[in-house]
Amino acid sequence: MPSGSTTPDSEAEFVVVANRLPVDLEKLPDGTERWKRSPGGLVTALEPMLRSREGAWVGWPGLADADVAPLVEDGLHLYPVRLSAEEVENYYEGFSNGTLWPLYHDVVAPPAFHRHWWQAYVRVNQRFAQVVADVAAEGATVWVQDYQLQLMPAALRKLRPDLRIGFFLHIPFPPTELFMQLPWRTRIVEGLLGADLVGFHTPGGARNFRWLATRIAGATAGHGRNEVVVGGRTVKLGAFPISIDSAALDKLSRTPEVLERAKEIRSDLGDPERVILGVDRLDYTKGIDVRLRAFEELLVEGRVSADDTVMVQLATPSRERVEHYQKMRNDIEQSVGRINGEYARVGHPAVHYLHQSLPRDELAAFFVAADVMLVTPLRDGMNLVAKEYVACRHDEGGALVLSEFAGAAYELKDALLVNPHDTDGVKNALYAALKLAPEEGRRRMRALRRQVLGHDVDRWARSFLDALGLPPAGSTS
Ligand code: GDG
Repeated sequence: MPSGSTTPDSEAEFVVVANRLPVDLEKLPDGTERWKRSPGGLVTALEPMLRSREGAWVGWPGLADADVAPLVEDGLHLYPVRLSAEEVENYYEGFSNGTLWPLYHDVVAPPAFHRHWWQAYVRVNQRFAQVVADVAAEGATVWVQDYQLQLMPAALRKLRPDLRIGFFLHIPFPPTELFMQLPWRTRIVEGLLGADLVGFHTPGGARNFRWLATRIAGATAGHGRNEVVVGGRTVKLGAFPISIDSAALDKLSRTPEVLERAKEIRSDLGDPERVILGVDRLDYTKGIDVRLRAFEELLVEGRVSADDTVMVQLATPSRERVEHYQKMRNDIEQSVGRINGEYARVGHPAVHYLHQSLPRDELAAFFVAADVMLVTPLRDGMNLVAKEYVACRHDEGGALVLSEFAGAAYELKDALLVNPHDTDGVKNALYAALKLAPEEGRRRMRALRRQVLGHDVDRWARSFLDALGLPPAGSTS
């Protein structure tokens, strides 16, 4: 077992369950193992709550076949769930990322339906439920996260009817016609209905789910639009748009180090007049190809010149063993090569492309350095990058071009909203953003910042848990 950890000794009153633990187990070349913090937004959001309640986190440590005992790491009580290599392939890469991910993102890539993937998904969800059932105290609150664990609420309720169970979906819940393609559609809906509260980013997701619950899973309408009744139990449904730790990012972006680094980045880029930025996990839903095409066409048409305008695309490596991802990476890298082949000069690329994961403060410096942020997913549950860009623009500078198909578009109305399927529309919005009058830009950014700074991730978690009926820590009820 990796060093620096002790075993948690008590049952937990509050349990978070996610596919991954907030730390990754890493195997070093010398064969030893160590824990590495994964700096996800979810950890930031839930950490204070977990600490104040001595809560537990149940999840996979990120390595196949790793037998890891429960541990306390940096004050968090962690309960690892073991996955075999076969399960990583079938439950995680297969059913989660080869079936559900594309299906829930409007089938922008064709989902594959394989019975052995589904069987692994059922088995793993059951195992997660068993681990939670063993860990949770009598009457505890359990918060299940995301599409990898949709069968868990019902599985857990069967084992532990005393628990209060919430579920939150981080990706879009698809239109009902698309969901109906899934051979195991009823089982998924029944799985989710095991929760007391099912949360989505947008009201549309909740509506789609409600329709399915009543049509294919035997639920009946509840008192309000935001609930259904099944097996005599009321299941609440609702929209809870996730956010970021806005204040922390605002503060980080004001530090002398980040401001200095932002200047350095611009100078390294050749001090162009305009810097366009994209930041994404390298995923086919994110529409990286859409923005490359828009930029390329502006160059071809001569409306923009690579002499004074450059694009930077930061693409974090992701799901590299899943087939669609390999093809998409090739396509994107080919486009970058083609654009630079035509429009770069020696030492001055038109598109700077980094297939790397960068430290948080470096990312903040890129946000500060960018005049235009391009967020063009074909479909996205929320998209935190859009909010992070806004949080970093304390100078009220910069312009955000945002896809209407990102959950974030419901809140960030003062962005330049685009339909990512409309290349001319994206192109014109990008051009407008490059030419935006400073006063108009400041007006938009001020409004965006009011939204993002006023609705942070803490508020998100609080509102979900309030709806679930979890009293604040320290209260006696
Ligand atoms: C899912 C849903 C929903 C990216 N590159 C680097 C880096 N990042 C960080 C970003 C941001 C996060 O990763 C990505 O979050 P997104 O929301 O943009 O997208 P998904 O990963 O697809 O997340 C999404 C989200 O869940 C939450 O519910 O919004 O719709 O798909 O925080 O900053 N971070 C660092 N280096 C990088 O290179 N440090």
